[in-house]
This record gives sequence, structure tokens and C-alpha cells, in this order.
Amino acid sequence: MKTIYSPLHLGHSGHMELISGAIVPAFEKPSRAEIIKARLEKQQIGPILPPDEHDIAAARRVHREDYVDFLPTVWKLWEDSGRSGSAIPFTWPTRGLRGDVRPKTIDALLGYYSFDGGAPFVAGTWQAIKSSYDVALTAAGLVKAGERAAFALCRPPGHHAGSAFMGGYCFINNAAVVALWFRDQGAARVSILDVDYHHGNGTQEIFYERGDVQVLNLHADPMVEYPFFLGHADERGGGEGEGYNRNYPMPFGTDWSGWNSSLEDACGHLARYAPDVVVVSLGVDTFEKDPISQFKLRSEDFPKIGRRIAALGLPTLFVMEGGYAVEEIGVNAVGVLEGFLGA
Ligand code: 6XA
Ligand code: ZN
Repeated sequence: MKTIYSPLHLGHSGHMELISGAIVPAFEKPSRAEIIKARLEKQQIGPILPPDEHDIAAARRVHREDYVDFLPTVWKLWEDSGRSGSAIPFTWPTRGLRGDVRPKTIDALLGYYSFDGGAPFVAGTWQAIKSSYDVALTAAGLVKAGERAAFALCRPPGHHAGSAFMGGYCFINNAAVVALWFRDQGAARVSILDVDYHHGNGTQEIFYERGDVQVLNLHADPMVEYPFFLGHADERGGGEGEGYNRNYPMPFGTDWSGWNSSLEDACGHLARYAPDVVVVSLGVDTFEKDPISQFKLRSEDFPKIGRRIAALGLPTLFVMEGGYAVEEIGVNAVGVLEGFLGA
């Protein structure tokens, strides 16, 4: 299996994040992708290739025009306002405030275009976002050209980014971009299978009213886990999308047997939908030792995920999302690919 990877992700390194009432070093850090890359090399999964540069047009199919235009300007606006460090929002237009008026200063714009303070900008962030987007589209091109599967080693990740908001380490929704790109290339239906520990709220929001992209989300119960405000089982899609969004919220402590039941059910819905291509939002923060998560999957479980996805018998694009147990992130992410290939 070919991997697409860009070193430009290294320029995106948030200085810190706020979690559990403390400011701590950012969990979403450059070593994550480097460790996965080293593991791909060690296990000889296949060639690791650089991305081609893509026009930003495919992002505009998913995200609102003004949001796409805003992202490349953030760092300059931040610097021009006399600040350094990380550009992070701290005020949001929640209930009782006006979310329909686009404000003027960078601090206000960051709040306007986000749902939390978890997507920091530094000097290299836009280049990294663009490279992650290029990685996803280049890997999608391989699958379109006939490869059975490909791995987009995206960083930053994407599944929390919605049509006009960033958050949760995510800026452009890479999985959503490639799903619509496959549609534009002639795929009749696309399925997104999100196996990250966290609900992919951005992906759900983007496709909620569409019947041409099925979204299946396995994650920790949003009643008790981030992103908290979306991802319940009764969110089934609206309008033309009715029935094409499925959520599998699971309790803290879920291990392979519980998680696998959800995967089986999701795979059943996926197979009946009969998409032309599957996009896997591949997070490995379901791992028992993940520092910010509460599921109990073990390293030996990740190849089983890959095997089950392979059994669908469909062209498959793996898009990297979360996973923060940095030592094991390589073993676990590559384990999914090995399971897929060994099946
Ligand atoms: C709260 C935790 C963000 C989790 C991001 C993630 N700051 N999403 O892994 O999949
Ligand atoms: Zn996650």
C-alpha cells in the first residue's frame, strides 16, 4: 500500500492546550506523524511518496468560501496585531450572542470560525493544513487510478472541522474533501467510516442532509466525552440525508468486544449502501493507553479493524485522524493497514 506524506506538517506545532483546567504541552504534535512514518518504513508497508500540489477548489466544495479564504490569512493577522506564540480563540458566539455578524479583529474572527480553542495557529500552520489537504487528495488520486487502497498520512487531522469552523486540532476536513472529490470524479456513493475515539462532528455536519455520502461514526458517548454536543444515536441525517448518518456512541471503558459490535453493525449498513469507495477516518485514540481517551482497545485489536474493512471488498482510502499515545501510535495505525493487507 502506498502512503502519501509531506514533511510540511512539521511546521505546525501548537505550543500548548487547555485540558482539565491546566495548560499542558499540545498532544497533537509533530512526532505523531513521524513515528507512524518510521513504522511504515520498518514494516515495509510500501512506498512513501510526496503529495502533488492541489488547487484549493476541492476545499471550497466542502467548506464555506469565506472560511477557506480566512485560513491562509490567520497567522499574518495575528502577527500584525503584535502577537507571537499561538493564535487561539477565546470567545464564541454561543446562545444569546450574534453568530450571523462577521466581526473584524483576528481574535473575534478566530472565535467566529471555530467551536473551541483546540486548533492553534503558529507560523507554519497554514502550510501544514495545505500539505495535509494535498496529502489526502494525492492519496485519493491513487485509489481513483485503481489502487485497492492508499494511506493519507494527514497532519493536522480533519474530522472536527465543519463547513465554516475549526476546532479539536482540525482545520480542513480532509476526509470530507476526498469524499466529495470522489463524487466529483464520478463515484455515485461514498461512505465515510470514522473509527476515531471522538465523534467526527465536522464530517457529520457537512454531510447531514446529503444522501450521496454515508457517514458512520464510532466514538465515545458525547454525553460525557468531547466534542460533547453532537454524536448521539438519534442523529440519523435530515432531508435527503435521512438514514445516511449513523452514530455509535459507546461508554467509557469500551473494549474490543463492545467496539467490534458497533463496527459490525456499521459495516452492515455500509455494505447495504454499496458505495463505490470507502474513506476511513483513521484515529487510533481508542487505544487503552491513549492519554486523552477512555476506551480499551489493545494493539492486537487494530489489525482486526483493518481485516474487517478489507472484507468489505471496496476501494479504500485511509485518512489519518487522532491518536496520542505517541510510542504506540505507529504500531497501532500501521497495524490497521497490516490487517487490511493481510486479509
Ligand atoms: C479536546 C480533545 C480534542 C480531541 C481531538 C481528537 N481538546 N479528535 O482526537 O479526534
Ligand atoms: Zn480523536
